[in-house]
Amino acid sequence: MAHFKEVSQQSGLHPKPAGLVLQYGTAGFRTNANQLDHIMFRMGLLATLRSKKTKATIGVMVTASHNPEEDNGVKLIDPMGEMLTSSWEGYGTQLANTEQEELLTTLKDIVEKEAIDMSHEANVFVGKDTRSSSASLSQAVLDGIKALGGHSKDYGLVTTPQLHYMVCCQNTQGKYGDATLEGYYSKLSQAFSQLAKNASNRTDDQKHLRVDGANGIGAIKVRELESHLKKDLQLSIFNDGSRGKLNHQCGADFVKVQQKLPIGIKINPGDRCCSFDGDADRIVYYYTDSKGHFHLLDGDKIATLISSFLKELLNEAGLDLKIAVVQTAYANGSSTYYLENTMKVIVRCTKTGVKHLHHAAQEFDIGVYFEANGHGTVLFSRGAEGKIQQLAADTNINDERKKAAFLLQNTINIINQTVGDAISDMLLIEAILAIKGMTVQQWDTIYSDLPNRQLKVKVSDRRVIETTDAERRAVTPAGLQDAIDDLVKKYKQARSFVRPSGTEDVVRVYAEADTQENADALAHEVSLAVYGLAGGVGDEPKPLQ
Ligand code: 16G
Ligand code: MG
Repeated sequence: MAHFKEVSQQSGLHPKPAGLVLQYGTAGFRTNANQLDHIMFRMGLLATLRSKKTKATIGVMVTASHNPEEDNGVKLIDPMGEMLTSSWEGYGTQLANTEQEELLTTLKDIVEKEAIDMSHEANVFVGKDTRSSSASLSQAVLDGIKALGGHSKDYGLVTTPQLHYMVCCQNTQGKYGDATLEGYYSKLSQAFSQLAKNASNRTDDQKHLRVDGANGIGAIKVRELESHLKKDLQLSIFNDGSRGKLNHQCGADFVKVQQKLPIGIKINPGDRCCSFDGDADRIVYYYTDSKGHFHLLDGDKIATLISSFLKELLNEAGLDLKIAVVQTAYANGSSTYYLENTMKVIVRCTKTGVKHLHHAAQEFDIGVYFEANGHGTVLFSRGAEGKIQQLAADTNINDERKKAAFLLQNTINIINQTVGDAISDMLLIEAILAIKGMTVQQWDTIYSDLPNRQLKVKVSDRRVIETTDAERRAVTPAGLQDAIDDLVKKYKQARSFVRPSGTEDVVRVYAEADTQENADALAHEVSLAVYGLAGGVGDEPKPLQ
């Protein structure tokens, strides 16, 4: 096969450092950028095979999200804009780790196993974030695609969710939208301005939002969006990449983990702010009060705001659709309690990682999913969309139902259903707050978060910890779960779990309790149990100050 010869020649230009082993993890490959050139070339090959197999366009995004600037990474996007199916992640790992001389054999094995018709055309969309390493690494992806005879379209600088969107648009022949940035901005901004028409008498202050762009791609793209928004929303963009370093003391991950303001943002008490992460697929909101205290509105608060808005609209529209909220074990206990007992919506808990939440959300008419860290979106089943469109087109219904149907229709259009999208989520949240005439403080008081703490413990092999029940209970090592259960019993409103990280070589510990002191103490005690029972290395965990 001519193409295999080409691969053989070209792969020599992207050699694999002998012995280097990397894994296609929760969100693709992610590590120091200087170890990734061969991975990129090979992911270009894999995407081409995946495209031939699915007979559809596949996406490849070069980014390391919220990781430091020195890192980079790559993830593949499947035909409907969702993450690469898990059955192919193994091929990613195989291709990444096969030594140079075995590359063709590994490639041919995949072709054979998947019965891929190599004569079929392949189409791959490629995007990258603003890291200095992204340009040459995305070129390596393009080289891989070309070597296997695939066609590529290089979108250049885009957010991760924008590339997911393009792939979905392409494979739905434009039904989801135009596969261009212009198409993306106009679909979202038109939906926003339709929704904003239903907000009454907003002052300039209420229309004003401060955005921390994490010095990344999100800052550039939200500025491009701005010109489409007219006067409906006024943005002040901080950490726009003109000076500071990517994700350094800023961005959604920093704000969520540190529970404090990002560097370089100027705010007055009560001002509404949000932060994106480095590839703009996460968003968190926050404000400071008159005493200068910081208040975070994370993915759980966002899910609550969105799902209560949707539930009200469904009631007003008289539509009987099943709505559910999907969370992970990290969801604050107060949010779960509020959703189940006050709002009375179905709540599901899945393992950490977007693909798990996404799949669970697909089981409902309307599935709202958010990780506490701010990654999330809303999925509407085809049936639900159909019923909403039908109602919106019905001329024989009263004004209240008509208005609710119109709002639901535009809500569908403002949402990027392929994956969590900071820009799209931001527009939806802004529209909901505007329609409800709600301040960020009023949104914050829907429920109060239980104090919580997250810690990391280093162990010699984090795989000794196996979990069950959506990561809420540890099955191994023996005795660990019993120890956690005993510790939790000592505190009020307490909950704790441990899980091996999918992105870092650590075990993560989460604890919540009635007070911050108790949450801190419980997290520390559980860390000690992990250290003692799961092969802790280095110094024993110290109590928090
Ligand atoms: C990845 C996941 C994110 C998850 C995080 C957990 C995607 C696109 N991203 O960033 O959803 O919250 O990993 O990291 O799936 P951890 O396993 O290190 O705690
Ligand atoms: Mg991200």
